[in-house]
Amino acid sequence: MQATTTSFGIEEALEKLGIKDLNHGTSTGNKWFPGGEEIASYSPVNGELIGKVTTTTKEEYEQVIVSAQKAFLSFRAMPAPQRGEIVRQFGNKLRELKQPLGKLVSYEMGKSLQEGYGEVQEMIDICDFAVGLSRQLNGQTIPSERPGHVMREQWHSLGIVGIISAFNFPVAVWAWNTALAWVCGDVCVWKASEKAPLCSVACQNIIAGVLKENNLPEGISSIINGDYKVGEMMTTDTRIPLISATGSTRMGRTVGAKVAERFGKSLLELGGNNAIIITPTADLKVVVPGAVFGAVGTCGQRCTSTRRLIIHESVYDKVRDAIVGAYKQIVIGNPLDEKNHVGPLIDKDSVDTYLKAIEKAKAEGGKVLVEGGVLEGEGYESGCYVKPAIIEAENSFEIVQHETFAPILYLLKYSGDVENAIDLQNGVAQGLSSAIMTNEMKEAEKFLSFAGSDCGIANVNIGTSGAEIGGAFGGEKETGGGRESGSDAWKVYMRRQTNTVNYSDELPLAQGIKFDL
Ligand code: UN1
Repeated sequence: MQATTTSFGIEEALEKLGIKDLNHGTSTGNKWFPGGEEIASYSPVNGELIGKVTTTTKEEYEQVIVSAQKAFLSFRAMPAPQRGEIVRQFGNKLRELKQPLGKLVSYEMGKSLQEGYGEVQEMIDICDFAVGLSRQLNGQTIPSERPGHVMREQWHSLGIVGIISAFNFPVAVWAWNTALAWVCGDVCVWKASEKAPLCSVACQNIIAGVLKENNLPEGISSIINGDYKVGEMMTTDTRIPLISATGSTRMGRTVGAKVAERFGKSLLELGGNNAIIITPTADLKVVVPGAVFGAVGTCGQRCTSTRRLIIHESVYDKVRDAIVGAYKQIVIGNPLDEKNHVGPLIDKDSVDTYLKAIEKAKAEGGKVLVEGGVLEGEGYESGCYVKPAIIEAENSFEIVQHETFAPILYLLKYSGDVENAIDLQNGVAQGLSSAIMTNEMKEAEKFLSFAGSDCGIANVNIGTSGAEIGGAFGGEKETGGGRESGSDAWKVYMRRQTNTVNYSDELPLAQGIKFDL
């Protein structure tokens, strides 16, 4: 396997990104802290050790936060377009390093190289967006009911933004948060997933270079590493006004409660249980790639992955056969080899969860249409490669109601009107992404109406995954309600202030209240 990794340029990528055998996992920018225990990062691609990262001690955490607090005071005073200039330079560095960083993402996380590059592209895109935004952090003027008065709304920097990210988008989700937070004048402390810690070191190296070139202080961008206990240091810390956390619903429940207890703000981007409704007029040319990419892309480990297809009974057999047929074309293997569509799951625990979910679906009465299973033999030595499975199921199955972070696609049948399909689509606890495939304008509009999809993302004639950065990203219900990335998601990174200014010589009170002295 060593030969394979070398031939895909991993060694060179690691060198370009400044990743060593042993890396310090705590940094305030250009300053790195020795840390405590080590986390070993093994590649799910071939099971090899990529490198180690030290975890953040309590004392180091304190130093990081003090440094961030200090940096905030000067960073918030810098004009926003100048902060935008820093983000522009960061985006340019990402352009230069797209190949090695994309490779590291693919090698440490296991997604296909195309998707690894795509993830870095998402970082570049959000930087571009944030640069423009740095001149548009606009408030508004509001008419006052009182003569000689004016009301305004301003947006001020918030402070330290704590970012907790998941393994599946080990670099892009950090960038969605940081690019916006930085132009808003905030400073960021990032705790990456223990399953992809090297990605955090690589990103920190890149931004640290930019900060140094601009003579900016320590503390604008910090990383910390470790398990949930390190995350807890942030969630319980009143010095951090906003925690942005991406991960499972279970994690979000704990984080949300901890942050709320201290009246902090949280931005939660949690699990999805995303469905595509396939109506009688759906175009198979669009349905098949949309559904298959949605279900098997990133080996089913996106929060936007397609987990359920809700197919009208009149086209059920045709659609089922087309999707099952397409699954035969899927090539599973080393994700760094661009001929492969699907790489491994993140680790063996994940493989276990996948296998148990299939068993559970069968036990509940599901009919397996495409068998799953773990791949063995040459190229599959890591034990993390699995076959994408398709199971005919009912929406009421307990397992269908749960998000399993693996390539298992459930086929569900509906009859009658599109409303019935929408009921099934909405009939889960999660509310991230959804889609309808139809050429009927009325069906599409019903799906998008107030009585339609209850998700944060609702698409027509595209799949559930692969959102662009320009829109706000996130979802309702157990998905947590947060919105990151585009549109006006920047507002959560700022503090809103309402101002009323009296430029008259009188003091009339609002609501017509008389108070004569
Ligand atoms: C995630 O899985 O946490 O929409 C993020 C998508 C990607 C982002 C997914 N742009 O699929």
